Amino acid sequence: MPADIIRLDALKIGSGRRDRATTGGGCAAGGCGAGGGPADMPRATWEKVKDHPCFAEEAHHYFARMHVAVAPACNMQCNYCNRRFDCANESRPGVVSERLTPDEAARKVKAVAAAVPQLAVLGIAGPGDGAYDWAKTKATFERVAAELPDLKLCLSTNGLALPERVEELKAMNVAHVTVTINMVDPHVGAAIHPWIFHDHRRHTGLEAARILHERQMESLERLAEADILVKVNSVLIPGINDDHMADVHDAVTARGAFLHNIMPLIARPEHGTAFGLEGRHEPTPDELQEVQARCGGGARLMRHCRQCRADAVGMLGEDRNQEFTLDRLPAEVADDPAPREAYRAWVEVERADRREAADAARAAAEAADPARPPLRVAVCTKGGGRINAHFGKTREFQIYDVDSAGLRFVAPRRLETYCRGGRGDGEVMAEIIAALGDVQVILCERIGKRPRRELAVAGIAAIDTFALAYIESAIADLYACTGRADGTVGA
Ligand code: CLF
Ligand code: SF4
Repeated sequence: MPADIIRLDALKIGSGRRDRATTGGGCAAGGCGAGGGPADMPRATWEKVKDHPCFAEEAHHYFARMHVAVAPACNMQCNYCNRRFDCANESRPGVVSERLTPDEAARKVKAVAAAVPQLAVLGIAGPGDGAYDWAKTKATFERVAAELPDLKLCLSTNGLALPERVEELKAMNVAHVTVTINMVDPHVGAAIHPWIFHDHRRHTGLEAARILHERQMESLERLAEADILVKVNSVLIPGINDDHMADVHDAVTARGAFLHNIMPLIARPEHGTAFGLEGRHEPTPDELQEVQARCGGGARLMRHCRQCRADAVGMLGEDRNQEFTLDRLPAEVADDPAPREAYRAWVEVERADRREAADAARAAAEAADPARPPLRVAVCTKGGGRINAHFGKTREFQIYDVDSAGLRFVAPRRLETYCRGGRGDGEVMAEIIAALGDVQVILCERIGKRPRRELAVAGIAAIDTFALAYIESAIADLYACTGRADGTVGA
């Protein structure tokens, strides 16, 4: 197994209160402004999202999802997609998934469930469109619902074929659906989707975009009527829909979307997509945040999306799919739900403790002197909401902002690991420093002397004294104890 896989022991299961004391305890413990909790939504909604790593930001610290690529046919063309690769509506382009039959998919789900007690959700997210390639989608969901009824079922679709499937989805107890909606103005849509296949024929240009828009809006309305929780994914395409995204946000919010996930366009020439070949600009993190800031009024914004593969397995940001390729699956797998039940019981206790700490941290940050400069922090974590990863082995830094307005999760940043075969890689360090140029502090479980020195020279303080603490508590403690009027920090 690769070393970066999250195991239960890596989550440092134990008393959160004891571990929190390792923050030093002098400054108030802390909270997170990112994502909603049970206090922010009706109880029934919280029950639906609390174990779903995409629909609740908090849940992604604890729960895993997996995708099965069972529905490869698609009914439209998106200019950011090359269907030799996966469906870029939900998963990043440029990766090819292993296509499975519904029977193979059910066997794979059981094998993953046996090895990953954090598994909570089975998603179908391309390649192709699961609502259009319906027979395979339905067969897969039915098999998994019968054999592993505790898993949540999740569908991602472009929405074109969705309206007629909503009743069946509800009957199958599919409680989470994602619809990718990039426009609410067909003139914008025509620049993104050159053709669709609908009602037994192909439509192009403005007519195609108009039909797509009407079907997507109808999908949202029917899903809301069926009480199915909806996330809308929108691909942010500079020069095409960036100025239009706030209108998309308002329209999907008005139709009951619970969550809006604005995903940066991925457009590389080597992927062979229309946008990649024409050299369309990929949004920078700042550009994405600027658009998100203009969409603050309606549905919650998802900021922790990893644009994962259509055959992704594991916690968000993890790729364990190579452990579960068809050739590695046992012929028969018996499901034992007991480890998953035990894990979920532990999470209930742990997350309550963490939430208490997070609320205190938020209050502490908000009580800070408004003149205190804001702080941007990069966190090394393997999950569980704790600072529990070694700097050199961190593949994904979690970025947080803290100021007197509170404490907020900003985004994940994925990079190469600094440590390779026991040695630090200088080129990777240069990339890390460039990518974290706006960060003042890195919080990690451990870090070597050399990388600490190199980061310090670049103006980034690497701090490991908060090892194993809750992320929010540590950031609030740091902010309270080390913020200085000149904006510098230090351990
Ligand atoms: Fe998969 Fe999508 Fe369901 Fe999540 S992913 S079908 S809602 S279980 Fe999640 Fe991955 Fe982002 Fe998708 S991080 S790409 S939002
Ligand atoms: Fe590609 Fe998905 Fe768009 Fe179909 S819906 S063209 S598979 S991105």
